[in-house]
Amino acid sequence: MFMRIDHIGIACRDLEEKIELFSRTFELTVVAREVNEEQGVKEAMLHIADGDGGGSYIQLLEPLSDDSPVGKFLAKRGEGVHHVAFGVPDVAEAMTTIGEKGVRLLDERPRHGSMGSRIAFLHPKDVGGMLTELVEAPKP
Ligand code: V0V
Ligand code: CO
Repeated sequence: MFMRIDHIGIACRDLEEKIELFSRTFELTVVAREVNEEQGVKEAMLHIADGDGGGSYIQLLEPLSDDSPVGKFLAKRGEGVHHVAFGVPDVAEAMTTIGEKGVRLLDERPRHGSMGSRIAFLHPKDVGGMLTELVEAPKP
């Protein structure tokens, strides 16, 4: 199964403050900003590089509420790395292949993700404590 790192998601209390920090420290540019009600986040994508199969990014995430996934994470663990997202050519196919290995899928079907992508999450307890996202970039 072809995979690359699409993005690293970082949980933030203040999105604007962390955009300023990451863009200044690593000289990265914000290429997209979105509010995703379904995922309970306000987020920004900072472009790192382009490679085979798509770009790679830092995704900064501010929760829309305390009882959202990122809101709960902040209360429990504080700010920091929240998830790792692998780019795959076909998210539905990757869900089936990985699900058959006994890894719990947190989504029954692909959801809407940043920049027109299709995404699905895997349970962190089945992936060594790493919340894992699968991302299918939109076809050009
Ligand atoms: C929770 N746990 C984590 C974790 N969040 N472990 C590693 N990384 C994380 N981010 C651990 C937690 O410490 C517990 O372990 C255990 O998993 C169960 O967590 P919980 O607190 O009991 O349960 P919840 O209600 O917090 O749910 C956790 C899950 C939830 C992972 C199931 O956050 C979820 O469904 N996440 C998927 C959606 C999501 O994260 N969306 C936001 C990003 P102990 O304490 O029992 O040992 S949206 C996004 O990335 C977008 C839009 C995009 O890329 O385009
Ligand atoms: Co993400």
